[in-house]
Amino acid sequence: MNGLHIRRFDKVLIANRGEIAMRVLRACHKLGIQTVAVFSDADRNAPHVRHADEAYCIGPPPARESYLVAEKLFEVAKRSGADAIHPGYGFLAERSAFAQACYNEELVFIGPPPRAIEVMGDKEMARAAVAAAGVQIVPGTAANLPLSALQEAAAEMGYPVLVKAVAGGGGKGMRPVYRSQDLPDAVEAAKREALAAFGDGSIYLEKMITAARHIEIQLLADSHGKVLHLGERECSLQRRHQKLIEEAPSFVVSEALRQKMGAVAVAAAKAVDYVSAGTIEFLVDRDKNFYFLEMNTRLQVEHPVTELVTGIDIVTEQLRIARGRKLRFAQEEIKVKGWAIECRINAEDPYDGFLPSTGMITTIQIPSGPGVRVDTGVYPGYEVTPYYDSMISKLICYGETRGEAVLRMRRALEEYRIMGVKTNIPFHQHMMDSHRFISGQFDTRFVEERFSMDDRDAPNVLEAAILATLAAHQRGQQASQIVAPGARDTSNWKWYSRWAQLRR
Ligand code: MV4
Repeated sequence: MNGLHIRRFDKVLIANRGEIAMRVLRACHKLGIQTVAVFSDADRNAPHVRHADEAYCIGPPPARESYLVAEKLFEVAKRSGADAIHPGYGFLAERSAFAQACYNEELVFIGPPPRAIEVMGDKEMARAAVAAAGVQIVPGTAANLPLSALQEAAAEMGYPVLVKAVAGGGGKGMRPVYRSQDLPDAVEAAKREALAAFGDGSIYLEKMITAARHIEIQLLADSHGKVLHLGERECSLQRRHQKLIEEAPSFVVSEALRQKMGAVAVAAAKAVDYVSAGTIEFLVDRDKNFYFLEMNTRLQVEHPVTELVTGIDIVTEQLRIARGRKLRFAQEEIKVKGWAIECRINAEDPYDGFLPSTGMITTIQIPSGPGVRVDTGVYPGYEVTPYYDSMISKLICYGETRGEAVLRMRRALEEYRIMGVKTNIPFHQHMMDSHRFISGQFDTRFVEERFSMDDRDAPNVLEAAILATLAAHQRGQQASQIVAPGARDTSNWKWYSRWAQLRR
């Protein structure tokens, strides 16, 4: 067997907390599946505890002593009669040993087979597997080469290069090298870091792709060999490898490119006999060349933007797939309609280097209305602590066009009130007021290198950018082509009156 039970189950243990535990609960309840929550001492009053059919305490606040302890979860499964486990994201979601342990315990793991997690979790194995399936990978070396071979390879690829940890992921254990004389130190430092972080000091080199966008393809794979793609998500707006804003579709992806990237992503998943929901990350350069980066073998934080533009409930599909059901639609039936943007609302201060802010949330007023979805696990009285990550909620806005999604996002951010901790809402408001965001002119360096909370774009520039975006979509153009010429020259804004007329 492949280490994965695929069969009917009636009671799901949700091995997670916060908004994602709520999200999984809702999908289970929709399908009439019983739910079991687990919680640490810090989460006694959390909504996932109240909304589940049963809930069990699994220990003190540190995840190491609660949410990460497989034996405690298995004990709760036994006591409650749960016959399946959904890991959410983070915690145990991408530990192949945990998926295998579920199998050994006769539990359905609602996720991919352990072997797929293992291969995709090792960069060298992942690159070899997908390359063999014809997927374009970033030029790079094998792992564990001697320094002399690395120096030779780097010279041949050309600088800059990236030293990457074989066991790393999501940017952890990655070091840029711009000059040959810096390579030896970078390699040594990366090895030390990787050993400390992952217990595996293996590293390799990749050519650095500069000024690229981070675009990922959402996949669903059933246990009958059918793999479908649900289009892309644009995830370039991040800071220190923490995504801040995601959207679907991407500004730079045409329908032709979407189908091309989708087909490549499907091939990558098939290369490891993937089952369940998963995501292939690509780097897309200015010439629209795209390169496989890694696969996330889990449900992702940003899955809602894809749900809104495809109309497909990804968590429901995960549950159906784990039950052995077939995907009910064909690739041609999956259409991307409209536009969705997600802002991650974090307890951190954008005016002070995104310093984490802890304390009690005294008041929270959540926006709603047309095209607004909020996924959250917090409540008045919730304590933001260093034990868990700082995301308070996800604010997701949908519109017929990107412009409409932006306008709804602005309105919703304005309605949002959170008191007791500092949040990054001002950052998002600032981004929704920046003509570079509105016109889609950004890549992975934007937040860290080009964005400042102190800059303000003139209101008429913004209005023009929004109108241009709306107009561009009506005409199938890229708004950046319209907004870019003289965008900052407000005195000579000859487009402005033309687009302003479109509004009437
Ligand atoms: C890269 C890259 C440029 N060239 N690899 C960061 C997260 C991890 N998934 C891989 N990452 C990158 N790999 C090559 N060969 C640039 C990044 C990168 C990045 C990728 C996606 C989103 C944000 C990023 C921010 C900095 C660097």
